[in-house]
Amino acid sequence: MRKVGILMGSDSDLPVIRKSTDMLEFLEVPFEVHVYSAHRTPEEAISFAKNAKENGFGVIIAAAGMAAHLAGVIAANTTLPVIGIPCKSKNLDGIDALLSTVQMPPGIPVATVGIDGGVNAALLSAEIIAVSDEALAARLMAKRKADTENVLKKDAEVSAMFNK
Ligand code: RP5
Repeated sequence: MRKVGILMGSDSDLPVIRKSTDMLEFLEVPFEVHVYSAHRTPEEAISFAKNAKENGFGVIIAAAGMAAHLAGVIAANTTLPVIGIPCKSKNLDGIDALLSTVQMPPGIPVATVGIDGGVNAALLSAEIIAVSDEALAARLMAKRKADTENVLKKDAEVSAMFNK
């Protein structure tokens, strides 16, 4: 199975990345994690992107906050799908990173998830890998079913509280 590359602009983004790694571990999807910054270590970030396909990656998640250029720089240097996670920071609550990540020019796409959306980034990356992996597709389906059953259970509990 191809790996998911997980990049973050700073180790201060780790709490968001943990959500992704936890979900990928649950889904039994292999991954590799690095701190590469578009601004502080641009050469390492670009080198990772350029070599990612031949190094066995199938998709890359890039998380960054503030002027979040990491996902865009990675996408500019590979044709692997890139998923951007805008991370919340204290001054602008993540709106800065959201706009920096989502507003890519035509030709260099970044699939942007919500602010601090580590879970959805992991699920989306797994769905991309699952296009050519039926066993993983089945694990994703099983998770969807369990999530649905959980919501139906909550509906039954809330209905019992209010709908006499
Ligand atoms: C971004 O700047 C990082 O992704 C992080 O979210 C933010 C702040 O970085 P630190 O100052 O915490 O290293 O590049």
